[in-house]
Amino acid sequence: MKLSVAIAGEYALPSAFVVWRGFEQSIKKAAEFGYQGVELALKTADEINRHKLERWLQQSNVEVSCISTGQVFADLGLCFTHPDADVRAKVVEIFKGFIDLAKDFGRLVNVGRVRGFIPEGQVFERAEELFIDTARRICDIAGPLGVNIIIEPVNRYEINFINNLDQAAELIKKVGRNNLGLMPDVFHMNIEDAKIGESLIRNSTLIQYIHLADSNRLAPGYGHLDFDEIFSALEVFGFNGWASIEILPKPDPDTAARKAAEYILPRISEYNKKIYGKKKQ
Ligand code: LER
Ligand code: MN
Repeated sequence: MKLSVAIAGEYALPSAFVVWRGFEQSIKKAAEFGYQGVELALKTADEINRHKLERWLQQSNVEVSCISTGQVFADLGLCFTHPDADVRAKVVEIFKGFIDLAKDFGRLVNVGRVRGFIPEGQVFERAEELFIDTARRICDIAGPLGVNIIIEPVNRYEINFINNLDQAAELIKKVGRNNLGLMPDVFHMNIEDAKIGESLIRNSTLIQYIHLADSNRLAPGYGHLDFDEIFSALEVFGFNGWASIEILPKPDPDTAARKAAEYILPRISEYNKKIYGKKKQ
């Protein structure tokens, strides 16, 4: 398992849920604080220059762990379940850009709030139908390029569709594409999943990536989540993807990022010793 931190462009809204803003500086800081990767929270792929990105990553010896897409919903107001076909086509276009970037950087594109919601007056089945159709179109663009799409269940106070891991797993089955996986976020799981460890284990075959934050969305260690339970569950199925820190930048961005790394890196090191043996860490 490797540790990454979510970052965004300079002008990202607070709803981007990242600690640092400004790609170049954030990549440098991530390396300085001991992170091996950065998760790019983007609104569109052309927000970042891929040649510069390549250079910044090389200079800091950091990788892109994933491209996350919450701002397509929170800032642009677009989503998979939008009743207007033109809006859904626009979402597919934007995801085409993310996928093209991800084929060279991280090979994972997340679907968080951008999966959309069930509008008032609409039934679950209609939202599900629209979601499945958009998800298939996006998976079929990503598949041949070696990119996986990962669905992130999000708590009920942010969205009314796909709140827990079991619901996501059921929908993934209905979409029926093998490049569609699951991205748990333990902050949301603390609200929606009856038992975090058991839910991770039950859905383990689909899990490709994980977001870490504490119960109050601050750095792990500042709240009451049981990270021993979380790491023990990941150990049961030998999770070997990225864990990514997605937290509020409080009390300030540097302190939040430092505290998270100090709390999680030793756990990852212990975890890797158990999973891969003493040499690889
Ligand atoms: C994003 O990763 C997330 O966790 C959501 O709360 C917002 O999209
Ligand atoms: Mn998240």
